Amino acid sequence: MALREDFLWGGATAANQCEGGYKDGGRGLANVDVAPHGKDRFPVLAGKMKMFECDDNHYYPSHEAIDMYHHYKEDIKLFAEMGFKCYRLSIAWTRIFPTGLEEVPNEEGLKFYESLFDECLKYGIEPLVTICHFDVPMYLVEKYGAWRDRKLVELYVKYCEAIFTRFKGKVKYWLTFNEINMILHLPFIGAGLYIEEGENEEQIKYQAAHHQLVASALATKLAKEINPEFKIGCMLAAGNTYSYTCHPNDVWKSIEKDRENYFFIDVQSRGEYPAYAIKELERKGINILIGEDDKKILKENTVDFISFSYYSSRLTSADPKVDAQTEGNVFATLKNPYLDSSEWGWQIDPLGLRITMNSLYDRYQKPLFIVENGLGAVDTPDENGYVNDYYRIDYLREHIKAMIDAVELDGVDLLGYTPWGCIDLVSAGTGEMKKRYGFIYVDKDNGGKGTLKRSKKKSFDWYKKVIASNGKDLD
Ligand code: P53
Repeated sequence: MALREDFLWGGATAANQCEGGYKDGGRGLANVDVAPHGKDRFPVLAGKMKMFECDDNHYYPSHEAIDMYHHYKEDIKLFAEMGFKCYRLSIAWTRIFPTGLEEVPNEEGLKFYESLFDECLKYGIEPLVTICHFDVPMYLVEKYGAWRDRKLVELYVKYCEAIFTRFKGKVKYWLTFNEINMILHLPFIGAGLYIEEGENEEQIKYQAAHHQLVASALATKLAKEINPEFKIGCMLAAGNTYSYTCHPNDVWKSIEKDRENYFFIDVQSRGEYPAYAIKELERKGINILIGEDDKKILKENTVDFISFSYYSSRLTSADPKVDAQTEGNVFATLKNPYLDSSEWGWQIDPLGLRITMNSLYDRYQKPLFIVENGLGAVDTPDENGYVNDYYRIDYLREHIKAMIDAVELDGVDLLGYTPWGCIDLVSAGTGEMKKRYGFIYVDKDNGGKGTLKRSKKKSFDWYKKVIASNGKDLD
C-alpha cells in the first residue's frame, strides 16, 4: 500500500511569522507582536520587561515578517507551481477580533482570508487552517491574563463561530490550537501567559491548559453544528522521548516525559483526563477548577484526526550527572551520540518520525497528519541569487522515506504532509530570519533589511517532483 491517492502534500506557515501588516486592515496587537528578536524574546515573569508595549530598543520581526499580507497571491502561485494539494496557514485572531472583545467580527480581516482561500481554491489547494497559532489579543492578555481566565473560552468560541460561519464552504480541515503542549514550555509566546513573582507557575499553566482543552472541545462541537463535513484536528509538538540507557529508571523517566505531552492529546482524542495525569496533578498539589459540564464537553467532542509537528526525537536520563544538555530546541533534551544536529542544535532523526507516528497511531487509532517537519538552516545565495539547499533536500528525503515506511510497512493512516515554513519566514523560537526552512527564498535579513523578493531554491524543483510522483521519486 502506497500513500493514498488524495494524499495532501503541501507546506505550512503561521500568520504572525509570515504575514506582517501588523496594523493593516484594523488588526489588533497580539502577544506574538511584542516578542522581540533576541534575548528578551521569552519573558515569563511579568516584571522582567515592559511586556505590553513595543519599544525602540528592540526589533519586532512579526511586524513586517515577509509581508505575505501583501504578497499572498504571488506566494500561493508559487505553491501551486510546486503542485501543492494543501496549504496550512493560521488565521490571526486579532485580524478578526482586534481586541478579542468586539461583538462583531472585523470585516476587513474576514475579507483578507476569504480572498486568500479563494486564491488557494483557484489552484485546487485545500486550505488547512490553524485557528490559534500561539496568538492571543494583547488586550486579553492585559485584561484577563490570557488563558488563565475562563473568559477566554467564550471569546475563543466566538472567534471560531465567526470564521466557521464565514468559511464553511471554503475550508474543511481545522486545527484548534497549534502545539497545544507548548503552553508548558513557552507560556508567553505560546499562550500569552505571564507569571507574577511568587505565583505557582504550574498551577497557572495547567489551569490555562484546561481552558484551552475545553475551548478546543467546544469549538469541535460548534464546528460540527455549522458544517458536519468539517474535520477537526488537535496538534502536538511531537517527538518520542528515548531512554539514555537500558536502566529501568531511565526508561521510566522517558515514559513520564512523553506523558507530559500526551496528556493534552489524551484529553482531546479520548475525551478525558488520563489516570496518570489526575494522580500527578494531585501529587503536585495542582488544583484545577473544572466547570460542571466540562467533563461531558470533553467526552462528547473529541477530534477527528491527530496532527503534529516533528523535528526531532528527545532523550532523557534519570541520572542527574548525565548533563550533556544540547541547546536549541525549547524541549530540554540530552545529546544523542548516534545523531547529527542542525546548526541550531536540533538533532536529526528520520527514523524517529516513524517511531513517533507508530506511537501516536497505536495510542489513538485515528488518522494522522504531519503538519510540520523540516530543517532550519542558513542559506547562502550564490552570485546569481540561487540557493543550492541540498542539505534541506537530504533532511526531507530521509524523513519522507521514514513517513512512507510508517504507511507502507506499518499501516499507519496518514492524511498528508505539510513541511514547515515552505516559504522562508520568521523563526518562532528565536525571531530570526536567518533560520530558514523554505523551498522559496525571501530576501530579508535578521535586522529586517531586504527587498522581500522571492526566489526558488533547489529544493523547490525537488519537492515538485516528489509531489508529482506521490512520493515515489525522491532523488
Ligand atoms: P523555529 C520550538 C520552538 C518554538 C516553536 O521552530 C516550535 C518549536 C519546535 O517544536 O514549534 C514549531 O521557528 C511552531 C512553529 C515554529 C516551528 O516549530 O523556532 O509551530 O511556529 O516556527 C519551528 O525554528
